[in-house]
Amino acid sequence: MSPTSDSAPLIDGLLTKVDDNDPEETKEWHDSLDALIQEKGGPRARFILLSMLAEARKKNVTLPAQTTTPYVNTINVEDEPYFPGDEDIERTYRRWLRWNAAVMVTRAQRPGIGVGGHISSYASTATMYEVGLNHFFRGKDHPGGGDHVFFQGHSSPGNYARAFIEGRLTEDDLDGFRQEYSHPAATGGRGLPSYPHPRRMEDFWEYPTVSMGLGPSEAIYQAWFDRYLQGAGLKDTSQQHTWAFLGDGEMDEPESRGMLQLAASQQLDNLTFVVNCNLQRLDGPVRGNGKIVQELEASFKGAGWNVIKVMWGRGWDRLLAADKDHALEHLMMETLDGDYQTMKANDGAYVREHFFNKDPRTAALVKDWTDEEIWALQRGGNDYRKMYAAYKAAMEHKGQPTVILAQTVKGYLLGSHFAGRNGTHQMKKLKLDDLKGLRDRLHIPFTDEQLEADPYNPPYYKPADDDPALLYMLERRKQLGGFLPERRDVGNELELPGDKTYDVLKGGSGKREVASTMAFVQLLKELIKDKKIGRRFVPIVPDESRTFGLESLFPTKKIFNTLGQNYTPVDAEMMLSYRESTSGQVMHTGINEAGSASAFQVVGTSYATHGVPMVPVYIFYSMFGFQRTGDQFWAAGDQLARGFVIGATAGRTTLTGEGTQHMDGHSPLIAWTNDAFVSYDPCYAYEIRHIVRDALERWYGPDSGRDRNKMYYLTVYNEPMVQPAEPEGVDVEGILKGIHKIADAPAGDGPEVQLMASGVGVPWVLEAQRLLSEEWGVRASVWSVTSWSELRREALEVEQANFLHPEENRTPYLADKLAGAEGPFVATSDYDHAVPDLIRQWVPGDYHVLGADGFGFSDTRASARRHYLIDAESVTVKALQALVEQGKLDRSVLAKALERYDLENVNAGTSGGQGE
Ligand SMILES: Cc1ncc(C[n+]2csc(CCOP(=O)(O)OP(=O)(O)O)c2C)c(N)n1
Ligand SMILES: [Mg+2]
Repeated sequence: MSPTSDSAPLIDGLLTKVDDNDPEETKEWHDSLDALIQEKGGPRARFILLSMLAEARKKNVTLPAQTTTPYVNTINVEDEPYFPGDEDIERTYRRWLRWNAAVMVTRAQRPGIGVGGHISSYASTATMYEVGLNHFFRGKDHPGGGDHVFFQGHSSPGNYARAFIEGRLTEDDLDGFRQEYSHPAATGGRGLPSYPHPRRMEDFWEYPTVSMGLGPSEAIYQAWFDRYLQGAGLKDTSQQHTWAFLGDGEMDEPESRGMLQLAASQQLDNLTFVVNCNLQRLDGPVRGNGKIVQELEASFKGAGWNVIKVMWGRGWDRLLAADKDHALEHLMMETLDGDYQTMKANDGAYVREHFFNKDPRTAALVKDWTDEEIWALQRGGNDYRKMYAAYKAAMEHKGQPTVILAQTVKGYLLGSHFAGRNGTHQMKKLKLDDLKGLRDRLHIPFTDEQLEADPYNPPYYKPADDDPALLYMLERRKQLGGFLPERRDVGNELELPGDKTYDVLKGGSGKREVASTMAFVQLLKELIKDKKIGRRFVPIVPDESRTFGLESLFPTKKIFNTLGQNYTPVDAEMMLSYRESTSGQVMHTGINEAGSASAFQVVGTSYATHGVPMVPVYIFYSMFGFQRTGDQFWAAGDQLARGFVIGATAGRTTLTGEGTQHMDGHSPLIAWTNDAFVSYDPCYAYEIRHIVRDALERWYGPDSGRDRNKMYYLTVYNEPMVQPAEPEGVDVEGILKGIHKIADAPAGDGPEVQLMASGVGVPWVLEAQRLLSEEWGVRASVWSVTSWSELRREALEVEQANFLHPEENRTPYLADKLAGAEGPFVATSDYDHAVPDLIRQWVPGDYHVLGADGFGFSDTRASARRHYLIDAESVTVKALQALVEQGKLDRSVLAKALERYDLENVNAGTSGGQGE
């Protein structure tokens, strides 16, 4: 063995290299191996070696973990458990579901509708869903609490078909598939969303899974969070299990595999992934030239998971038992996925010819079999009992999460136009012949005439109310705690703290300079101290606690870890020691924004999934927020999450010296595109105070009629500034709606201008106000715009209302607010022009916007702000220009101003303190 070939991972800490102290003996072993290969062939040698390894392990000769095992079922036939159900009855109604799912999608293609859908994915996964739904998955009424089941997004027709048989949906509802608005209006039924979208079907779907990769990562965090709740003493989740159904193609997504190690290191045995290895994705084979199951096995094992492979149905058992020299096992291993797919798109004769006949020994195994018998051999994931055995083993496994890799056929039972075809994913309807074939295979009691009557609308199958199979099916769900999927909107109220808690941000910072990030963190700490709801806050940090001043939570509130802390932290003697605990409050995800966003989603939906309202506070570098994990935030919006998303170190010029990858000048724009976000760019601590209180009241206070299901995005900065005390009678409504006046124009008779800014830009316009007054005799009023986007949203709503009800002729809040203000208006911020431009059409007068567009760079704050022309002097000159354009000032002031402020000189900027 060459020294470099011994590269097995050292997962369980075992030594993989040992010096050879008896080379002669080693050679003898090698020679006997050669002899074995020569005499009995490779497969036999392989078998002997594997069984030797197994023997060695049994005898405590520890060896590194093997990352792959043969291409056969992990669970031996003799180890399969007793199956407690009635397989025939369960097959009977599984057939109804298969039929109705395919019919629903076909009918959605009827003339005039043609909205599409997927047929083949549910066909390949139906068995796997049904084993779970009949024997494992617990509903919300189960005394142990419900399970969290992540159904595969585009297999939704199967869930709808089941709900129809269960009596939860009507035939008319099914006909509303993918016609969410048009169908109810037309028929009084219910339009069904294409995929699992809780926001679109609040009482049904729980987990939005259709954006591939997000489901697996969320599922891992769900299982972890269940342990968190247990550790916090907030809920007994010990009986709850998380199941995630994933596609083998989906496992290519980095998010699908990128969090596996967390599940293993945190020993999440409350988590099972079921990967449907139908060997196909949308366009074609997942690994035509390889073996996806083997690849995933190695990947999951390498990450520390328990792996159960369900490769072959029961028909293969006797062939494998007769496979004395392992020729069949060898052939199974050697056959490529692309060939397996092709076989299932053909017939028994093809399988005999291109599979069994490859080796005389395997050909002999089936020589007495008919082609039909060969064709009837199933893949493991399509075999009910094999899947039952796998689920049971997964539930019994302790100390590790489990993945079940189940081999199936895409388009299973749908006939030769569907099964295994490359185009099968996209096929949206069954033609008459396909329908007849499916009816026969599924034994659905429809005549040819019934199917021919209207081929665009083949009939749904609905059993009689007292059909024994139906009663059995309903009883199973009753025993398991109710139907699934189901979402309940339950934990909507918390006893919120009184004013005092928020007062920390009321009095200002005196002479001290405090950045808005620190102000926010100060309030968060107060909230965490609150006796009633303190434990509901979950700070989530991707390794930036120290950056944002959260490290003081380490010793007191601790970092959550299911293993606790089994080492002595290096700073054990210090006040701010790094402390981990099974009851820790902080969720630390490592350097993992994608994981943090998943954690946020899970915590922010706990009110519904657990009935336990929790408040996630996810703090991150704003640049690594929306643009990096925007899709997860979208999924969180879909799942009706609530919580704080804090884009700290925001601004294109504020994070001094950090450069383009860190300088965020656009996250409010991306946040704006997600309708589930209310986004604020506050400047002062006292503004933050009102925003945070308002959010908490909206989510968990008494019902105010407002939509509770909003997330709050706050951009906060790291630039220290003196925080003014909250003015008496401050305009709270203005702060919350997006704009309030913070300084009146000085008295006098000079021309007037309105200056607007948000966030860190507010001090620049206050300085501009001074310059304009003292140096140019111009009187400026100053507005703090806490939310450009909320102002826009409200204005658009008003416009929409006026569109349909012109007689009402309402005025947007912004236009009302600025009605008496004498323009022109000049706005600045530490963001792209497009941010203040969000409100352009409702500003009642000439509106001039400054902005920091494009890539950031490393420099001092003052120079960067001058470069972008967004600083105090730039605002001043812009205001003068605006007044010149209106004829209120003489044009000669412009040359003077440009020269006085040396506007093109980046070294002449003064807006911004030294780096912090
Ligand atoms: C992020 C993302 N990219 C692409 C898609 C489009 N898409 C939907 S299903 C699918 C193929 C899925 O294949 P697989 O995961 O193997 O599932 P199967 O249908 O085979 O069970 C693709 C590419 C998506 N839904 N999400
Ligand atoms: Mg697939």
